[in-house]
Amino acid sequence: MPPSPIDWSTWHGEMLATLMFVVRDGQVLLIEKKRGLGAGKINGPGGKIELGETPLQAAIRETEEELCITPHAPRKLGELWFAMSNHPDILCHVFRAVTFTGTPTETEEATPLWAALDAIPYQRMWADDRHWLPMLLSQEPFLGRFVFDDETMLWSDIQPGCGWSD
Ligand code: 6U4
Repeated sequence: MPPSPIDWSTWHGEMLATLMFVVRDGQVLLIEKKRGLGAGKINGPGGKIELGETPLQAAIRETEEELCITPHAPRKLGELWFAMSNHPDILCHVFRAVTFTGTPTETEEATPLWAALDAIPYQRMWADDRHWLPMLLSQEPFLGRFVFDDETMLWSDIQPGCGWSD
């Protein structure tokens, strides 16, 4: 990978967002996203953090809104820093949970999809996901930094994380 085109020491996320991955019985609960950034791709539920919300509160709310389930005791395992060409830069907090209440249900925003841990549909996901999702699934904290031109990943770096607090 060439040197970063971004000076990460002065970078800040213009938009704060979340992703949530529920892992149960050898499967992870994903969504096919119907609208917004990455519509048509497969991802975890998530979205923008609203004013006054903590990342944890936002991650739970977005999962409730998109899939009609409430994840229990999610643990933050990573941060993703996305420098984007055609969208405000995003700092995304990534959570993992193992239990939830409710039944995953299709909504206007998302269609639920359980994927076996050894058959994650990376070819239908953002290009960065294959670099950090395995760490999340094996509960290794991470910091991922990525530079995108539209949907093309130009640069990436993943570091072990530091034991994030929520
Ligand atoms: P709300 O708040 O419901 O409007 P949404 O429209 O989903 O949220 P949006 O479209 O601004 O939010 O996109 C933010 C979401 O997209 C976050 O959940 C993070 C996710 N996302 C953006 N770039 C990503 C990337 N390169 N890899 C990835 N997720 C990404 O895995």
